[in-house]
Amino acid sequence: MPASSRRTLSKPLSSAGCGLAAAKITPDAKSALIVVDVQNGFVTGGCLPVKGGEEVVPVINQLAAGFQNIVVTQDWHTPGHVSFASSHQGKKPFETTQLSYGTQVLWPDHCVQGTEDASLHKDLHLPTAQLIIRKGFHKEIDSYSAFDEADHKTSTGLAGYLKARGIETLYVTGLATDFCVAWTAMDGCKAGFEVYVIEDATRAIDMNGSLAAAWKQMIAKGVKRIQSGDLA
Ligand code: VGL
Ligand code: ZN
Repeated sequence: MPASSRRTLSKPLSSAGCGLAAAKITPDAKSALIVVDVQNGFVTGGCLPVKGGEEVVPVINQLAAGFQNIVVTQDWHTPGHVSFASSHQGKKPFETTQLSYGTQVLWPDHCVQGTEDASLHKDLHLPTAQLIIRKGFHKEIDSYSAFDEADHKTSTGLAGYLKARGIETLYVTGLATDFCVAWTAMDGCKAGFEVYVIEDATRAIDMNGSLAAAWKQMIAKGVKRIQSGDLA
């Protein structure tokens, strides 16, 4: 049999009519959309603005229609939180300090519990979201990850919740790609979930090459990098 006719025995052409089109990913009942920290504090006008942060809102709103399970997170700090530069004498925002659990980047005061800065972006429209998980509420421990706080000991309870609900696959979106999104995605892998980060549904802080470093670490830990257009 000539090679040209044998080819028809393998994969059928996609219904899009183009043989090169990749198959779309369809989230199912065991999938959850994780929407990380889409709060006023991380968009234009916030206390710790991420460039273009608000641009993720329409992308996430549209993605949400395809998910049966949605979890939202909020950075939720005490006044005088250990991650604030203002809590450390002589320190300025974006400098680092050594804490008992390791190196901590020091931030402007942001997302203080109950403030407008900590509220979710007003245009985020996720009426079917089932859980809001707040993190970073222990005064002496930061938490970029929605799973484990920065001491790598204290759990937020999110893995237990997702497992109890039979969730196996996570699609992570939100702010910021190189901090809370990356740590959430990597800890999700560590906790045994299959994890995708939807790149165009995130924006980064990107200080001192942190975005490139975060992608390198995420890929090394098994996180899959996709675009919103890859989902059905
Ligand atoms: C975040 C820095 C400090 C984030 C939170 O949501 O990525 N970054 N707190
Ligand atoms: Zn924070």
